Amino acid sequence: MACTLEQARKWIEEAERIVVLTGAGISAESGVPTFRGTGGLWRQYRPEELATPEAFARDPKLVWEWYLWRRSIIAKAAPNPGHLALVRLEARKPEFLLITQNVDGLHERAGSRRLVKLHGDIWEVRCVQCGRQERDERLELPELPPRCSCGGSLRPAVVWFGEDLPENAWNEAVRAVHSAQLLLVVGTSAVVYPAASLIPMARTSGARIIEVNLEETPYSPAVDCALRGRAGELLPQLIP
Ligand code: BV8
Ligand code: ZN
Repeated sequence: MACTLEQARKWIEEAERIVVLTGAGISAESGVPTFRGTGGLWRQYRPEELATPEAFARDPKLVWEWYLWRRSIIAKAAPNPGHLALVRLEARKPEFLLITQNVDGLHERAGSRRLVKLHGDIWEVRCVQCGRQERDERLELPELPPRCSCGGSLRPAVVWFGEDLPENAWNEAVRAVHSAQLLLVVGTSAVVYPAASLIPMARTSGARIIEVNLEETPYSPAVDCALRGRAGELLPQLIP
């Protein structure tokens, strides 16, 4: 349902318990390609073909080349006014949680702290052998795949298709959505599950839902307020 910016701003002001769900669209104005938009392709591959355990088992070098390409873009990117508006919102609300599907780390760099990362972090790696996980901010690697001290291969510590989400992150997100008065959905095509199921979950819990997106999504007809536009422009108006 369409509504005015003024109406949405009022609902945000009034709500005390707010949950935000973001997707790749909030980082688009920072220059980070989205998954399903035009810039989302890399060479001739689609994300669904590379972001899988099978792709990594088959060709770890190719998968790492894709992640290194993305790291090189993200390293040059800066948080945009959309990220910063969410930091302001966090400071104003007694109960607030930012749930992101993004792995780019731009929410943390903007200053968000009450944050849950459903799909992991491109700046972390995990050993497929011993399971050790650590921060790794390198833009170049000595060999692909990089090696753990135990000799095992290191993979990006992100959630691939067919893999379970980190349990504590998912549980914290579900808990917050169940008690939210307002869900703000920003820059996600809402086609990847179970993340997208947080939207109908919020509805069942009686929360109001505001969607900020350039385009229509499968949940646009079900939200209370669908605002069409760029997150970097709309969020600072919604959260002055
Ligand atoms: C799971 C991390 C349980 C990696 C990602 C068959 C077998 C197994 C599973 C499935 C299956 N069929 C379906 C599934 C479930 C599957 C799924 O949902 N598939 C989809 C494609 C149908 N999900 C999973 O596999 C999940 N795990 O289900 O585990 C299980 C286990 C075993 C077996 C069965 C089930 C794991 C999903 C996580 C995958 N990892 N990323 C990486 O980043 O490399 S997903 C990837 O998509 C990113 O995380 C991304 O965040 C996410 C969602 O995409 P969006 O963020 O929405 O980005 P997108 O480009 O799509 O859209 C951008 C939006 O922004 C657009 O709407 C655009 O209009 C808008 N926009 C653009 N610019 C702006 C803007 N809006 C505002 N302002 C702008 N400037
Ligand atoms: Zn190891």
